[in-house]
Amino acid sequence: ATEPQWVLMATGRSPTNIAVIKYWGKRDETLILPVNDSISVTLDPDHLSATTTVAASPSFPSDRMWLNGKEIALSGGRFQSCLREIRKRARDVEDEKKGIKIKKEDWEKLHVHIASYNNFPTAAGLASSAAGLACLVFTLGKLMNVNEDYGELSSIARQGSGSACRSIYGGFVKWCMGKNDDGSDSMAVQLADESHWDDLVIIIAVVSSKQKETSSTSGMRDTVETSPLLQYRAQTVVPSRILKMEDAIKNRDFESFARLTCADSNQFHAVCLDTSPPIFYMNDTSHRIISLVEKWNHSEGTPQVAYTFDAGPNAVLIARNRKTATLLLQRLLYTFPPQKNDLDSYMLGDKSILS
Ligand code: 2P0
Repeated sequence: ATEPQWVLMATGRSPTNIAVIKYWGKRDETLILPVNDSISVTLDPDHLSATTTVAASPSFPSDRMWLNGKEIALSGGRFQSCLREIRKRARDVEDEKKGIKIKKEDWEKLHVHIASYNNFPTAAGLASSAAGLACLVFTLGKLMNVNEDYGELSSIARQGSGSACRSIYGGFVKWCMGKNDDGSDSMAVQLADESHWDDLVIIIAVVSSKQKETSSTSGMRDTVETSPLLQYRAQTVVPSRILKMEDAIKNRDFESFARLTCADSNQFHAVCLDTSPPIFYMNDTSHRIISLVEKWNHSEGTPQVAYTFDAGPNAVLIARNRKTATLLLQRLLYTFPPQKNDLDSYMLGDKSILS
């Protein structure tokens, strides 16, 4: 007689995060250990997030994964690392209603199916891997009843994608690079929760939703191998910026926050340009957005808006409050009038501004 089959499922959602002090460059490619600390803001999960459902069943012959409805190979190593680390920590699970009893050693033999959706463009430089891998680790942990704290989970998510370790927490988050060779102290800590500085409004101007040409992983590898500027950035510039940024966040000092954020975005892109062959993530529209913000901030005498760009041309704009955000939207729409059928190219961090 065949055994009765069952499926156990868990679903989770994780937002993406935007770095204000950037991670760029690894000292260990396999463990994903960075060359410097970084600091980010985690977005509100209603807007840019990944939703993942994981299922385990004795009827699954292998581990499989679908991203936005399309099956992807799990053999890449990174998903496997996360899966392996969570499996190691799996505990007994009992679901009386369904009559399911799983012993912790059973998890070694049970295969999983993973389905993940992003509610925003994948791999367009909007940190889709951060949301996706954080969500995967979190949801697998839920399914397998793991009991680790968030620091430990962030360290596992880091092995899926560096920036993912920061999406385990909401609010303002620091990824401490750590000193150990085994990565045991390279994990995220929360600097302040989401309510700490809720005047800030984040607006994401999607300049292009096309997939980027140079992946972050290969781009930062080339930078580590060829950019003399990266050493200076990682050893001399970032450590003092991290301290200043922590203070700015603690004191809700928008002026310092904005100056540091813009300067660090610009240095990250300078390091990309210093790579051989050079990497161009921003385009003319990105440069025009920078000029618009710089001129405005200069004319006000004190910064109103901070900009930051990741591995793509899209602008992340952080306004000091809702009033400034409304003015910013007006200026953006005036300078870049939406084309017909193009209104969705303005994805807002705070939708209510439009209504
Ligand atoms: C960041 N970025 O701090 C920086 C700024 C892009 C620019 O983290 O190889 O996708 O998976 O560790 O995390 C993008 O890098 O790269 C990134 P991997 P990841 O957000």
